Amino acid sequence: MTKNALITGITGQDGSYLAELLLEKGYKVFALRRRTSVPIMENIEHIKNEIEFIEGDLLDQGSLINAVRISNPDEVYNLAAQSFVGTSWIQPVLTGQSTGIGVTNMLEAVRLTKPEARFYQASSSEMFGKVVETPQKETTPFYPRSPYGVAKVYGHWITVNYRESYDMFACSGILFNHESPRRGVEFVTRKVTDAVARIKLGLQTELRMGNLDAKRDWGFAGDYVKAMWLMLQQDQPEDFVISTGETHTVEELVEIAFTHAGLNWRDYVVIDPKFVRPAEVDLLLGDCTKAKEKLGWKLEVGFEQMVKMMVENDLQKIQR
Ligand code: NAP
Ligand code: G4F
Repeated sequence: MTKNALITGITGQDGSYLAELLLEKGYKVFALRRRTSVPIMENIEHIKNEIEFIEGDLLDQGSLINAVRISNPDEVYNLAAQSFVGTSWIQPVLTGQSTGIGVTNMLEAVRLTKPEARFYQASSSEMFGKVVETPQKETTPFYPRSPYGVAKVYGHWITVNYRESYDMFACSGILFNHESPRRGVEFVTRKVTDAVARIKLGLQTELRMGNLDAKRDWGFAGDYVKAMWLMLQQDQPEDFVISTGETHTVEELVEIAFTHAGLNWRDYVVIDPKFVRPAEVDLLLGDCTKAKEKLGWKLEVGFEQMVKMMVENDLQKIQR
């Protein structure tokens, strides 16, 4: 029988890859989309006719209940959030409302309307923040370092709480950074690959950056959405860390991207205090042994391969 899925955050990076995956698997895909003055469709242009869109916003409880009623979902993937860490210091209240309370709004909509639906919450390695152990795994305590991280900790625990209070099938996926050609241009990977392409094509002369020493565990988004789906196919709802098990500095990212385009990064990168954060997450490195063993999840695209893919994509896109 055809399964119904409801995705929030469809226009973002992960929403687009997850929708592709679910359509391939034969799901009927419904998506919550908020009203914008012009449609944001870049990531889903190629599949938009296969998706049923429902207007709504994580901040509007009634619209979420309506979305669950219309979609009658077997699975709900809550990917919507104010997801840019930098912006969370500029709009801390909005970030708390959408990235934190928005999770409760979505859980309540499911509990009241279709409590047997399986629920995925997009939690984040940002919750580990100023890490208290390395590598970070499911049992590592949280120490968030940004309003975004704090909101995600709330979203994580409210998901666990609904599982324990109402016996709902609710899982929290603690995903480390994952990137792709569909990443927003303010995130560091895409900011770098977009700039490399522009510099190579003579459209930009320098790249202004913040902290090059920060270390991240970067994977490919296309691999990570498979883990989201796998979590909802298990017999029991549980939380899982998803990561590559490798960490790289921002400087390594910059070097790989510029070198791939035949450029020396030191000729173009300028450190600008504007991009240095009030509180930094210095090191993220995940241990996803549990996901490998219980979900059978595996990584297909490595860090260097992904960075090169993103540079190639930006070169082609800008040339077009
Ligand atoms: P993204 O590209 O920034 O997409 C965010 C999505 O949320 C967009 O579709 C956006 O819609 C939507 N949205 C924002 N506020 C909303 C609201 N109030 N109501 C309804 N929709 C709203 O994020 P992503 O990289 O795909 O990440 C997906 C989720 O995973 C997020 O929750 C993020 O925090 C989390 N996460 C991401 C990573 C990562 O490395 N990518 C790692 C861990 C966790 P508009 O297009 O209308 O703005
Ligand atoms: O790419 P970023 O903005 O990602 P960040 O802060 O790690 O958050 C991303 O991953 C989280 C998972 O851990 C997600 F939950 C979250 O939604 C988001 O997807 O920054 C990565 C690193 C930071 O240490 C930042 O300080 O790059 C450093 N950086 C240095 N210069 C910069 C820049 N980041 C940005 N965005 N822009 C810069 O110029």
